[in-house]
Amino acid sequence: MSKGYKSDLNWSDVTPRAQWMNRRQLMLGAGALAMGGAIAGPALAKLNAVSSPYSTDAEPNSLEDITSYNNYYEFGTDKGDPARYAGGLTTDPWSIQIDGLVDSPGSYGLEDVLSGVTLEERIYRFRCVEAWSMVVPWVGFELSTLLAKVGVQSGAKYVSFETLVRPEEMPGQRRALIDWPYREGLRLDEAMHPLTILATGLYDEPMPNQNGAPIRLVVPWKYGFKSIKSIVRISLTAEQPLTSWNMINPREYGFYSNVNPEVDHPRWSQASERLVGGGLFAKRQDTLMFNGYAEEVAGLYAGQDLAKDY
Ligand SMILES: Nc1nc2c(c(=O)[nH]1)N[C@H]1C(S)=C(S)[C@@H](COP(=O)(O)O)O[C@H]1N2
Ligand SMILES: [Mo]
Repeated sequence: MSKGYKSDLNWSDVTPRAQWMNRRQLMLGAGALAMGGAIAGPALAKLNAVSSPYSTDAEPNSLEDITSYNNYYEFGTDKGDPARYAGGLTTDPWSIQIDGLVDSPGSYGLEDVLSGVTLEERIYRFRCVEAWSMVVPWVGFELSTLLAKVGVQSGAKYVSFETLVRPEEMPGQRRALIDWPYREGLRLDEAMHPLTILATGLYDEPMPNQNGAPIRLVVPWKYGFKSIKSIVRISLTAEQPLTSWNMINPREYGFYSNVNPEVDHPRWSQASERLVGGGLFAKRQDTLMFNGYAEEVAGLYAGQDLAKDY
């Protein structure tokens, strides 16, 4: 059963699914061979990944599209900067500080975060704030799994996230473009929703650095900037946390940032989006409420005015 974005759209300009399946089957075969030897470590993308019930039927974009057109301001503001510069980021060892209103606060190595976790392949339509969209076969696991492991205390209402600060390896951080670290946040019920994942890979690859290695958030019903990359801190809080784009421009970017074709960005319409991968002939399509996941998430916002809570 597939949920989320249904396949009644014209995805002819992205990688044919058959091609991707072949590649995956190949990799699974190769994986079996390699198991006894070289392949180890927490960054394993998907040798043990199972398909998620939340995967869409939509055709994923090519690895090339997904890894060459990125937003990751720690490496610069050009869409090509992350691919150009993120290779220099050291992602092993990696640890995440988990603190605030949790039973077991501490600094957790990525191995600890991933131990006992079943990786799932979740093919989500991913929509960025500047109105382009891609379909990405993420490999990850529900954020709620990790939150359950550390024990969320009853006063917690929000989850906040921070990205690494390391200007020596992140050239964009040598400028005060953002008040580093990059920050994001979710309401606790959003964070616990099964569509909200921590991703450690895509296709058969460990997470490429430009996409947020070694571990990043993916919240498919929100604009791309909520999906914070290269996470080093997760805090459970009683108060709504600060978020980077809201700090930069509160009129343009609210805390919720749900994909909503009815609420325009002050400087552009958000009613349609450009499909990445079409080159000169890139298609546009109408944007769907909650990026196509309304059935799953609309209930989280019952009674809220989404023009006000943007
Ligand atoms: N740390 C960090 N995370 C970030 C960003 C960033 O600049 N820094 N950009 C965001 C934005 S605006 C988008 S659209 C997505 C892009 O994710 P992708 O490159 O994997 O497509 O990452 C989000 N996460
Ligand atoms: Mo974005």
